[in-house]
Amino acid sequence: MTIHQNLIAGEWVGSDAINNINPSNTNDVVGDYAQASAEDAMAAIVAAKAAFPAWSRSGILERHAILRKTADEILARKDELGRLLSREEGKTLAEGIGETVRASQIFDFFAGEALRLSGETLPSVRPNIGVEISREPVGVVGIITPWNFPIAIPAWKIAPALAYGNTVVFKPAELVPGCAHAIVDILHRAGLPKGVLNLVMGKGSVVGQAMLDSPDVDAITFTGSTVTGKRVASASIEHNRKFQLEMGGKNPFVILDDADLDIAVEAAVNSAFFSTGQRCTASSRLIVTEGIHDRFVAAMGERMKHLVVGDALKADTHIGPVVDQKQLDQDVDYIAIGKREGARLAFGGDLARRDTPGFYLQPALFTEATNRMRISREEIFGPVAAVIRVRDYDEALAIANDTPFGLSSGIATASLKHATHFKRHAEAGMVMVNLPTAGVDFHVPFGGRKQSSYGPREQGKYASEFYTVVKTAYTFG
Ligand code: UN1
Repeated sequence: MTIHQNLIAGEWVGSDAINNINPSNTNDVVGDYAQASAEDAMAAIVAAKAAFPAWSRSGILERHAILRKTADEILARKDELGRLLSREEGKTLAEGIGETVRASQIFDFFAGEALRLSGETLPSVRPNIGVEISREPVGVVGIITPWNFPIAIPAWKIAPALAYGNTVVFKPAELVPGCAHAIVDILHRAGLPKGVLNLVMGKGSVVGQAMLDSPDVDAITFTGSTVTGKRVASASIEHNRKFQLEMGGKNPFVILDDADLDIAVEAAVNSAFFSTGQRCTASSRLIVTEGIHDRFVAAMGERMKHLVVGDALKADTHIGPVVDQKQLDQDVDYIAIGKREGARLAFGGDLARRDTPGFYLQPALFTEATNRMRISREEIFGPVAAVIRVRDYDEALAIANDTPFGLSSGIATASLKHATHFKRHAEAGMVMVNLPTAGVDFHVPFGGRKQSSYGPREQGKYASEFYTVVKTAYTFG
């Protein structure tokens, strides 16, 4: 099999490779992908640093054209890339293709942003002096991405980094090198000068660590686990480096007595189980007021009967496999923990067998859970959710906010009063009314509060806050 190599200083390099395995069928090898060493990572950083002066001063039309071309190619190849995504990550083909389209839209958006760079001019408080405020690129940006959005998250970090004139060292998650390699290949062929974008696939402990340790990485943007995020933070403080973290969630979805039951059930099923629950925006706490509780639980059970768990590439599959054995073990452990803690496993939660060996788990719904249980406090990152019964809206809001995390917070209600109050008082970066907690637009800010996030928002025009630094210039005369 040919080896998909790393891109360092404009050259495809690397011979030491690992298999990329399909979680729907562990006999299926998606491809062989090179593993970068610490030296490779260092070479990539040197290349990115060398490429920075010219790229940071490159014309905005050149950046626009490269990002546009990338958006067009991704869109033209959406079926093929979406299939690759689903094959290596395990989300359904519809989700894989949808995410690929989203990646194209993100490149398209930031192609436009490159043309919309702007600043401010204003008078000084002193006579005959003018002040200009401009945004400049930060330098070498290290990009570390998770496995659960193999193309969208790389896109929403790489596109703004390049649009605003930074150079990049990109380390994708080990489980999903395929999409990462594909978009770097597209950007490279779209005409990026050598060294502007470097791909270093490999282990976090080797490649990621080399990036954290380098004084020449000026900024790091990271999406992944809270534990690794803290490591990125402390290593970055050491170097006085700019950093941005997107980490866990334990997102609440509140269902009030006056909710439209169909909307509530659809949004809850989507939030909790789509993409196999492997989204930091997923909801695993369904907080339900007592007047609708029993009807909601019954309707969820009915809806869950029709959820088909299976091979991600099969057309009738609703829920693909869990990403790997380690994640599956974690999900199964949490199901056992929930039972031990006294929650009632009302539906699902069994391992499922299919024609091919894969990590199949029937979505699990607990009832009679409390917000103190570990299944309500810790991020499981799988298709496991718990219903917490509450008296009224006030208790629902208090429980929704009683969590160390603060990414996304949802409510199903027909009441304008409660929806308005919830939007104001939910302690989260994103609030969803009569919508799933997951599934966000690409042109507006994304990010959370409390332990979920650190630093400026991602996506939309707010991305410039991370990928640029502000300069204030004074001129006399
Ligand atoms: C979405 O819900 O559409 O890792 C995006 C995650 C998030 C992305 C969620 N960073 O799940």
